[in-house]
Amino acid sequence: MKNPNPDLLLSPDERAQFEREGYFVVKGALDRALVDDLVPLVTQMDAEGRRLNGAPPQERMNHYDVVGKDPRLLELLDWPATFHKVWGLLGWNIQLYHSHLTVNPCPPEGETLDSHGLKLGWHQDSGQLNGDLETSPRPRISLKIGYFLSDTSEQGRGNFYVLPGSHLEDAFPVTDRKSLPEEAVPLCLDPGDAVFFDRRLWHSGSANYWHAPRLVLFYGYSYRWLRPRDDMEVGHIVQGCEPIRQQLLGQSPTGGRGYTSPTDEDVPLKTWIGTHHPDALGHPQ
Ligand SMILES: O=C(O)CCC(=O)C(=O)O
Repeated sequence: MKNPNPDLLLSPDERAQFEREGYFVVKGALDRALVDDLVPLVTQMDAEGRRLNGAPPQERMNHYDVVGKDPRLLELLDWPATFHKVWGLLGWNIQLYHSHLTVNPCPPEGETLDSHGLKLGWHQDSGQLNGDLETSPRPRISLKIGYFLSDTSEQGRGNFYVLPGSHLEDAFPVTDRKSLPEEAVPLCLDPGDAVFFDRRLWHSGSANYWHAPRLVLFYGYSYRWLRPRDDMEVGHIVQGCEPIRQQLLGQSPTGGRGYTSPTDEDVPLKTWIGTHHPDALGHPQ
């Protein structure tokens, strides 16, 4: 991994917004040529996934564990415009724990935002973890990046909704998780923009009423001691990857113990950060 242009590191403003509001946006994280390359790829993946699952063409669909499905999707694992901000927030003991493509197809004929509404579903990420942890607020543990490949620059296009600052709230502020709280914000993003969000942030997808499918790739990073949320079918690529990618894909050269008490061999990202950005290494354990 190359040492990046300093502009690509986590900025103080991004850190402050992430701490305060639980999210921030990186404009133009993917350039237009890459977006244009990824759109046909994910469109094809979606068609194939629907065919295999017998899913209707107009249903919102998640396709999980995408990172090993194409070399272009592997490239996003340590994408320079975003990855340096991931370790800036979480440190070196990290892995990819989850990746998915989410597709909100074009609406059925005659369905509009006015007639059918936003179809919100507010949640925090990570399921049972939220029930098992007893502290308040619960710990961060992971974050996700959403790479927007389609245009959601106006409302009604399958915008990602967030409740700023709610990452420090264990409970959703209103009883109905399908309702629209006053403080909710729809993110209006261009193709190539990326949103970073804390897994605790109350967030929701929404219905798409635009003439093009809404396409987003989500990459979730966590500490290495968390079990991955995906099957992580990456055995066919992992040996060909350089050591930091191997770490991110879940390798632990010293075995099970290396996930909870990592040696330098288990976490080459630590050595890389120590060499290039020693101030970011954090406290020794
Ligand atoms: O599709 C969306 O906009 C929301 C995705 C989401 O809620 C998630 O990845 O946890």
